[in-house]
Amino acid sequence: MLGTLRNVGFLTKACFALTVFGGLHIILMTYYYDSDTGANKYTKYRQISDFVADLNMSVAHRKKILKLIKYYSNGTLDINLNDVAYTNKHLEPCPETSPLLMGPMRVEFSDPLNLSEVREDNPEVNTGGRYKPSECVALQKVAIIIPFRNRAEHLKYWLYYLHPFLQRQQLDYGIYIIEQNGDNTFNRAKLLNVGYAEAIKEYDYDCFVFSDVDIVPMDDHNTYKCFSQPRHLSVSMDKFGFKLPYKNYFGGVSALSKAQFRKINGFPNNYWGWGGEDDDIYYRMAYRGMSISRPSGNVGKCRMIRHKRDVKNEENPHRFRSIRLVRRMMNKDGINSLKYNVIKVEKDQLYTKIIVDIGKPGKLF
Ligand code: BGN
Repeated sequence: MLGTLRNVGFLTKACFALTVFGGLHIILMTYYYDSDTGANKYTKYRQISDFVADLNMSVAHRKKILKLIKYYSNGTLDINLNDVAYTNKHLEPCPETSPLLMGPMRVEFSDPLNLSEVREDNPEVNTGGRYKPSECVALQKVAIIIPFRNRAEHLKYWLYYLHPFLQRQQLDYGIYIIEQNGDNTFNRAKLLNVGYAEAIKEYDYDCFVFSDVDIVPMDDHNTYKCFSQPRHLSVSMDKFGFKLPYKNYFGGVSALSKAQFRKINGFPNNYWGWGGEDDDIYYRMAYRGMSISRPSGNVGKCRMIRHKRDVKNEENPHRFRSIRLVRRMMNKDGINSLKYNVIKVEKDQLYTKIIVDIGKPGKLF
């Protein structure tokens, strides 16, 4: 038939094309509108979502309204509470400095905490520890990555203090707890690489905050976001008498944009046990011409939860040698050589926990 069409004039071809497309259109329309699945249902869903999005209310309230609509529609409207509650076409970008900041906060780790209360205290945080402000469009999409093993108590305090803190900073954020499976020696930097790799699969994050589970900031002017240079956030820790232990210290809590992280090929995968990996990261940045940006010592105050050295996180005896080889190793070892197996993903309201097998110390040099 196509062969025949080649020999006929333009008008005939146009008529043929019109008939084919017209037919298809009729078939699709009949299917969607008659069955009330597809387009018709989608239109209703959009109308409702746009209406609710325009309401000048908090996300929690909008969600409640949608829940009711969903309930009374007897399931005929397939409303996704999260999508719809967030849809708001008329939002302005958030201001450079959030008006919600409160300044210095009291941080202590004495009263035991209950996670269900933390969940109730943060009703606007969604499954996976995800939040975005309902009043404006966040300036950055931030994945917070926490390397983890056997620190459930510390995690509770971290979540208790950090969720309200991050919401006051008007960030679009998600919390990723990366738990090392098994009991091989701990590897902080490799877990951080895994966090980066997993977070970007889930959302278009443009900034990554890497935080130890036992460090809580004391002033919300210390914004957990990225800057034009890699950011060191835990600049005055109580453990070091509220000062930097040394000028190039980059441990504790730090933030790198996607571009900064990629420029240094991510973090090293071969530091098993305590120490040195943060200095390796510092040298990677320095060798790529970057410098550290920091908040003032006052704004950068933070507390560390006191604890004994973990088992299977003994000092890494190879770290002195590894540090000397950074320039040579950084191109070979990093996000480009990262290998791991995800064992389990757990979605809590307050966090996404990813349990991973990252192997064990192998050939080092
Ligand atoms: C340093 C460690 C860091 C650690 C800080 C603070 C090393 C490397 C030696 C070549 N660096 O001494 O990893 O964060 O102390 O405790 O051990």
